[in-house]
Amino acid sequence: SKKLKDVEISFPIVYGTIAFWLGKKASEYHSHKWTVYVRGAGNEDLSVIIKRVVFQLHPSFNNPTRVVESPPFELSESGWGEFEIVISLFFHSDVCDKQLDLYHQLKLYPDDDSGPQTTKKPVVIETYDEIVFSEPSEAFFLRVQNH
Ligand code: SLL
Repeated sequence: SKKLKDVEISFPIVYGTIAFWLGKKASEYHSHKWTVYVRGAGNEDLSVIIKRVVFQLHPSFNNPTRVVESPPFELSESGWGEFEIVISLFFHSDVCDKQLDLYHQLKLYPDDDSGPQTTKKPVVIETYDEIVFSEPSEAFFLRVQNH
């Protein structure tokens, strides 16, 4: 559909991980439970723009390429080590043809100065970002206006 030349649509997002130590339930290869997520910064519904999120995990996981097709765009796992997660956003066809890759370092262990690890206090690392679509299609523009 028609492109709107002087228009920009901006979506504030947050992506990151929250990790809990399993304490007494920790085993050698499953010491932590963690969740990686991407969401609207004000909890806006990202399915307006996103059709699929692919989380690329470390090859030590079974089926390390994880696909999430509907919100919440998140994935929970358990493991023992920290690594970089690639979060690929795929947009609806009238939004953007290109995928957007985000890189996030999973953190399981708290910094030395934040006290001992407990099962109650998770380690949270979040990044705020803004996805900007310039010259949006008219169809996309009308869809977000009504949201
Ligand atoms: C390291 N760079 O060598 C890191 C890699 C990989 C962590 C950490 C797998 C869990 C499972 C898991 O936690 N991998 O087998 O289900 O320290």
